[in-house]
Amino acid sequence: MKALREALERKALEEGFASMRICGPGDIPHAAARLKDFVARGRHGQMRWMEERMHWRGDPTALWPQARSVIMLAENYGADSDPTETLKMPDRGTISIYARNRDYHDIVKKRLKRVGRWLIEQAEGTEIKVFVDTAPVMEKPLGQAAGLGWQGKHTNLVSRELGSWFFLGSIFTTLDLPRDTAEADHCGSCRACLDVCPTGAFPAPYQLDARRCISYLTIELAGPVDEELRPLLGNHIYGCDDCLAACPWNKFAQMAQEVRYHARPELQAPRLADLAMLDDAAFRKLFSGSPIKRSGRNRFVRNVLYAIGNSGNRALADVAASLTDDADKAVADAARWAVERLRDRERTD
Ligand code: B12
Ligand code: SF4
Ligand code: SF4
Repeated sequence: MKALREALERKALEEGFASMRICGPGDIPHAAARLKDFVARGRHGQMRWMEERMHWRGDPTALWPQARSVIMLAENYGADSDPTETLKMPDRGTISIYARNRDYHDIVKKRLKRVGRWLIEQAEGTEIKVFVDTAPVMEKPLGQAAGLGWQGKHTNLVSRELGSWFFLGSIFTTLDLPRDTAEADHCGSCRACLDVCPTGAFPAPYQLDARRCISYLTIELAGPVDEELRPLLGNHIYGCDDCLAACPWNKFAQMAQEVRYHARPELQAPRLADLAMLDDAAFRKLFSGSPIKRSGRNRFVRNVLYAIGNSGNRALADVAASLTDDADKAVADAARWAVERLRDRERTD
């Protein structure tokens, strides 16, 4: 089994994964109670799918009782530029690093399947299931149990080799493979990620209230964002990297080898004025193959309008004004809010 494990790791790296570690399906005993607490406090907001199949999500042994090992894989998407660069450009939008090119779900899933197929060829009778992001699997605690990294105070996995910029995927298998050691916490007294969060989304270190997180507000939340939170969004229009980018462990981060994660030039610092004018067809064309396509034109333009409201740039008031009668209620509301906010600014100048 040791030789197979080594060959498996070589295969995973050859396929493009940055790192591979293995744990057992019973290695995250605290996860279920913490998930339950998160949901009981309502911290998942509108993500109702987190309430469903909780017994599977919290406990991999319940998800697939035949599984003997969980192979955890890290996919590096390290940025080719400073992720916070555009935050100081009020007439531009900031798109999270992971969403500036192709959708990682497709890329990682294919890689996982290739590695999984290889494993089946090596050990006849082996069964596998591959997961990335959308299944009821708690990938971060599993990643820590396997030793890929530790859950930092911002709750994401941090690695001493990769910093914060990596996705997670898993291969569950009926094979009993040698296990790795869990990674220890290396946050120490640092609290950079907690202090940088624009919306105060961390009720305590290692805990996130998704309802205040910009990533949730810009990607997951349907309908209008609370007025109190809108000014705090700044020019984030899809996701947020602020807590990840603040982490000192990123000095070890490397640029992604996978060119499909490198930012498309037109998404590096896109003009809010152009994005606000996207209709459904133009939105689909611009974001074909991108994770942004999932959120749809209305939610995206809603975010762009909040950013316009926050821009302090009166020249953008006309752009917002042209959308105050938009067929989508949240877009029309965001447009009116933006016009109002830019006018208020004019009055106080
Ligand atoms: C729901 C979800 C979100 C939600 C909620 C995030 C959250 N922290 O729960 C929202 C939409 C906000 C979100 C945002 C982002 N996400 Co997300 N998300 C998920 C998803 C689907 C489930 C996460 C989950 O189970 N949450 C429930 C909570 C309860 O679990 P938890 O965060 O692990 O909670 C732990 C801590 O709270 C801790 N804890 C609780 N109390 C205590 C007390 C003490 C003392 C201690 C020590 C610990 C502790 O224990 C819990 C269990 O381990 C995963 C994919 C997956 N299937 O796992 C991706 C995932 C976590 N997301 C990912 C990414 C990249 C992001 C973003 C960076 C995207 C972006 N740029 O906008 C942001 C980061 C925001 C942040 N700081 O977390 C990656 C993270 C990769 C990594 N290196 O860790 C994942 C793994 C997707 C993937 N396949 O790569 N996400
Ligand atoms: S992603 Fe942004 S809003 Fe969410 S917790 Fe991190 S810094 Fe705060
Ligand atoms: S910024 Fe500091 S506290 Fe936050 S995850 Fe990184 S090391 Fe931990």
